[in-house]
Amino acid sequence: MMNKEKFLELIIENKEMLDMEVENYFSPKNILEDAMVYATDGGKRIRAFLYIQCKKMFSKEINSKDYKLALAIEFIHSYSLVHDDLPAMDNDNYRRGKESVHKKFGEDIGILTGDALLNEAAMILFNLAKEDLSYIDAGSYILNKASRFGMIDGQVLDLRRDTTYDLSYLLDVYKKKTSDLFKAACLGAAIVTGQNEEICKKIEIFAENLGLAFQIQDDLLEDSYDNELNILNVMNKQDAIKLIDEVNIKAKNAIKDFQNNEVLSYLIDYLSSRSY
Ligand code: GRG
Repeated sequence: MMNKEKFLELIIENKEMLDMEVENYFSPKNILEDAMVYATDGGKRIRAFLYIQCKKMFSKEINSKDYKLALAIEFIHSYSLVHDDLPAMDNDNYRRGKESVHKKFGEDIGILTGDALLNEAAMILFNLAKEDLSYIDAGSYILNKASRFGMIDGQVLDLRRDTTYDLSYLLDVYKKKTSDLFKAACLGAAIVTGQNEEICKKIEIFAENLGLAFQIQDDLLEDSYDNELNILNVMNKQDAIKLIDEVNIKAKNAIKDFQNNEVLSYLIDYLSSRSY
């Protein structure tokens, strides 16, 4: 039986596995590779955790290919953070408790590091597909969710928003900017294991709502949110907490009929109670 202690052990184990996967992946020989290592170091590895745990839920079996796919998703995530921190976007000097990539290596290398990580993720996905045909559709789905139809569109809608916006606009942006990469991880596992349409739809609803709760919680953890897209610009903190509870219920309901859903259930509560 799963309990909170076992769940927390799984989170730590997943982070250690992914950190090791990243460490083994690179043997940096130039400034670009140094920056790629720096950019992919740290992070909670939540999206990797989601892929691995969904794959376990659907098939019980995890292999080295799964860690490669999880790594590709974390590379896409890291690239988005590197580019988001650039002066032309959010202009952040710090990320993951250290200087952001462009601050440490220069803006030119920052741009190229993001590009190279996205490229690397695509190479990993292609190589997996070459090895095992069941990874073809998953790779295509993951890249689509990161694309102009998903995460990048979310970033455009965030950058080009009006000074005032309503809840519906904010949630649309969050669904693309944050939930779509959560969908990439969860549906990636559903597709690799050949789940039917009904199950894919349910896990998609789970991922969408988990991403929303995660992003709203992220907003509540921000020190300042003036001129930012933040839930606290459209409602007060108490209502935002209520909204997190509501989307969490939707996420829980979506997976309630799945066997072995305990880890994902714990994850819902864990992500909304996090303090970093
Ligand atoms: C395509 C450039 C580009 C950006 C896409 C993802 C994104 C949009 C921007 C990054 C900034 C941001 C606040 C995104 C929302 C998602 C989010 C809360 C990211 C941080 O994720 P964590 O907390 O990060 O999982 P760690 O460091 O733990 O990996």
